[in-house]
Amino acid sequence: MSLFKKLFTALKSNSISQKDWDEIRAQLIASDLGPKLVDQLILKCKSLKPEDARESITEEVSSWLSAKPRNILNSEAKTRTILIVGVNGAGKTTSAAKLANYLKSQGSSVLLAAADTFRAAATDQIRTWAKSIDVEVIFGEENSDPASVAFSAITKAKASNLDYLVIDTAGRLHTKQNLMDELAKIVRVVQKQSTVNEILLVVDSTTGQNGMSQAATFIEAVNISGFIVTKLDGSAKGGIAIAIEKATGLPIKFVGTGEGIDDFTPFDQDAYLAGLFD
Ligand SMILES: Nc1nc2c(ncn2[C@@H]2O[C@H](COP(=O)(O)OP(=O)(O)O)[C@@H](O)[C@H]2O)c(=O)[nH]1
Ligand SMILES: [Mg+2]
Repeated sequence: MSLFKKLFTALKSNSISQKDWDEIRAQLIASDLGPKLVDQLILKCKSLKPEDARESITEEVSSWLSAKPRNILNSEAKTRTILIVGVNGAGKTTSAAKLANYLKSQGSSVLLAAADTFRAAATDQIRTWAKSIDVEVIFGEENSDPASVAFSAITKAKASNLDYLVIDTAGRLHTKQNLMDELAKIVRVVQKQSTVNEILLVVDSTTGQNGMSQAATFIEAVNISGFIVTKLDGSAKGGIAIAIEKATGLPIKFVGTGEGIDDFTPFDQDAYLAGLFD
């Protein structure tokens, strides 16, 4: 990511010109850190001794990140249910498949649910993924009630004593209220039988500050527990990760770094912080 490379290199030299500061500011703004955090950071940097820079910046940025756990939350229920939500095109279906694959690779048993019944193509997409990773998927007819797919899926997951149920959802319905009501209904249906351990909001890192306002909408409607940030491959937009955690206090749990099934990892806070400078 090297977000702070320019800043860090400049701080090591003894004099930083106004032009240097302008360039540093432009780079940080371009990373989608957000103007407020950029100015806060630059103000702090101006008072730093070069030898303290890395540690101080790391400390400051750490304090902006969420202190909440980044692992998947546990509960009494044997089957841990994870709901994947977000706007159209953010990467929900891809991330649901990647997450299922990741959990399976950790030795867990997983069931997928295709609760985006709004478009037939969405069901086809997740079925194709499921087949390639050899994970079973519960799906319904086009335009059937997504909550009924969720109902069948949690029933099946419980009966088979599975470790995880990952539910993919629609990103667009006739209205936003419609979508939010539908998500709430899926949550209720699962909760009648079990627990919803996580509601992960998928945020496309390339949508920048727009991703932030999407986050606010979803957080208002359902109990978001964390984020999956997608499309961090080849992007200079890594600042969005910091901005989104600072704004919401919620943790990024996973990141997507490509279109392939393995382009997906748990968010590693220490590696992320170290990567900002290198
Ligand atoms: N480069 C890249 N593309 C991604 C990533 N995650 C998803 N995509 C692509 O984004 C597009 C939309 O993904 P999809 O999962 O269908 O989004 P959904 O509408 O939220 O379900 C697809 O072309 C995916 O291949 C990622 O981490 N990196
Ligand atoms: Mg989808």
